[in-house]
Amino acid sequence: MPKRYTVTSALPYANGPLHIGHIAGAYLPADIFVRYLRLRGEDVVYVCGSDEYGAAITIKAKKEGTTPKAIIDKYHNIMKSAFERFGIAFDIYHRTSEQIHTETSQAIFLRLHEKGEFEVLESKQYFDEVATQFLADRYIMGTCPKCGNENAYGDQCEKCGSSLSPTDLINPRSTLSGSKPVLKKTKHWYLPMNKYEDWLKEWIVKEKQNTWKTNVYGQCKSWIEGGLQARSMTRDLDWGIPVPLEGAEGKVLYVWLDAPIGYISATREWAKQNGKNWEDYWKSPDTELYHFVGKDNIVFHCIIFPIILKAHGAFILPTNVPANEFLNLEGDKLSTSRNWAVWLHEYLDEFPDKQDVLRYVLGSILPETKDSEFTWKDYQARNNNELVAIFGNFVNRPNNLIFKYNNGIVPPLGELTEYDKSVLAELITYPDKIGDLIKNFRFRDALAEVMNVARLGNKYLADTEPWKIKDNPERVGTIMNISLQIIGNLSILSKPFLPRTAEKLEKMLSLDGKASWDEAKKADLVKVGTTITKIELLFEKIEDDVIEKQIQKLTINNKQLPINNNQETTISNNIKQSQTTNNQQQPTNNQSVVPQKELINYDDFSKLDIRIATILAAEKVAKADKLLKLTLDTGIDTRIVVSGIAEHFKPEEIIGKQITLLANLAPRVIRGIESKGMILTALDGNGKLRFLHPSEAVMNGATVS
Ligand code: B3M
Ligand code: ZN
Repeated sequence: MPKRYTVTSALPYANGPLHIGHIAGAYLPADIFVRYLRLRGEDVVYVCGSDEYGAAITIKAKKEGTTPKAIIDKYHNIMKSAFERFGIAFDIYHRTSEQIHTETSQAIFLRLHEKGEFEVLESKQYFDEVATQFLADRYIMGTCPKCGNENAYGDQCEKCGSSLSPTDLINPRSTLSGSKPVLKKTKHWYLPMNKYEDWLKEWIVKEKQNTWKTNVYGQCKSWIEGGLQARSMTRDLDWGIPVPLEGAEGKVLYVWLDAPIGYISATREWAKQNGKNWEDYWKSPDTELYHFVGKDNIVFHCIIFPIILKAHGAFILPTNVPANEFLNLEGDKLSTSRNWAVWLHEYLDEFPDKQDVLRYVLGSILPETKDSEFTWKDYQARNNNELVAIFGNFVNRPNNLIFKYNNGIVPPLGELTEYDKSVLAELITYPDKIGDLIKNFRFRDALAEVMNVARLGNKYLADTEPWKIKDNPERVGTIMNISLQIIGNLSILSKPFLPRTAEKLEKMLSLDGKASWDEAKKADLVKVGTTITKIELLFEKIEDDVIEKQIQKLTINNKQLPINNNQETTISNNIKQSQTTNNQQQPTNNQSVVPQKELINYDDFSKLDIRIATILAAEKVAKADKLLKLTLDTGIDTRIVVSGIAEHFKPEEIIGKQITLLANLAPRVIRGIESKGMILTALDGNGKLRFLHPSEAVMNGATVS
């Protein structure tokens, strides 16, 4: 009997699109895991969906001047289609606004209520008198009592990961009106988590020590040992699942109560559509439950939701919660509000056939044990040096040779040399090795081993050099056959990681794609006499300009926000100043302003070619304190300008900035470097240099006149 598996990925809030940080946290690892289990022939359901309730949604709706319903529809569709295009193989991508989810959540709430699992308490909660509303969770911000972060939410501090209650916050403020909230009486249903401490000590602290990841186990242990408090499972909000009890009008279920129940309602919907019994996947002791999440969701999946499942009594508990740490981008935290992100849907629009490249790069840098970093240069290097140079190169060679030597038909094995035997012996070790790594959530290492299979193939060809063998067709045939077996095995082993690539390999080898994981141990996977087809392009080199465009896009996106903010401050400062002076804000000026130069006519001016360019790279010129060597994208070319600004700007701070360039200044050689043009700067009264930026980002090469 195959085991049954229920696998979930965190339900993303339907309040914004997905970025690569989400993918590396909770989706790609789960997808690899699930694809592997399916290849092993296991009975698995993989569920996810949009998380559509909670203050995250209503706050976004308010920001965009629309309704919560419009917000969830918009982002649900964007996310659903991005997941599909990227190839996350959910069995169902559901949504928590569906009726079946309301029913499921209310039924679970009622059962807990009937079992007497809640404490109904009247307490004082923060209320915004300006907005006339109770302030739950994200409607309230303040200073985190644990780490001092001034922008902690009422339910959680995103900086240190602590889960909080609004009354824990120091200096609370309403995110609705900015006012200082007052305490007002209200009634809520609390889950007395403290009652479960002993059980959690047994179930997690004792039993999970060796199987849960250290980052997850450590967080849980310190939580449990720090003592748990009752937590309210209802909220005074008008967006959510109504509390199904009399006397609870105007109250809804806490979003962190209903959201994980979303996994169950998604499974119910999937089972209904596919003639299955959902209870097999949630109530049978033969089923293993896995929650893939990011580190900020650990407490909800390891402590709060299991308490609910346990209190309910009928459900299984998670076998494991393999949470990942965070992914950073180009040296900085990913941030939606600063637009510092690589958005999945935009990536797929711009690179419609490079899903597997992103899967490979993210798979290689997953933040499994600590935060990790995505950079576009690394993306390019992994594509060019690994996917193209190792994987693609290996597959292409036998594919070409088989047509040259044997009309595309798989030749038989002749006599095997010791070396052939050792290669085949090594080959059959990979399925277990990779499988074990996947089962232990070590996806990076597993992917590296897949690449080692391609390396093995490359080395085999380089060592045996079939192209040099004359007059021994049998030997050439043997080498071809073995090489094709390696590709065959690779078509199975790469499938969880690079599904589209694996499919191309299957097509090339006329495999039906139904082979199970263990068949990758076979030395005759590709049958003698099979006709091979020409492989479609697997991977192609990614050039510098493609990467530079992405880096530039990131910095331009990111810059637009601070510029807008500056404009706001400038306007309000101007209003304040206009009562006393007509001047705009001016820095203090210690020196007199330089007098105007002699008059010129328009023809003189029109000879100047002034343009906007972006600084792609900046470095100090050796042995010259004042000089920076800048690489610029001018829209017409990429060029070097040496500029005497090193005392005013740090190279790393100006990369990505747009500047104004005098482009047609005759080139000069400065310290052995040819400099083509001059950066225009403003010198203020304190001797400080400033760049001249366009007020909003423009295309490189835009002319200034
Ligand atoms: N929507 C939080 C998040 O996106 C939340 C996850 C729910 S999983 C049940 O980080
Ligand atoms: Zn904190």
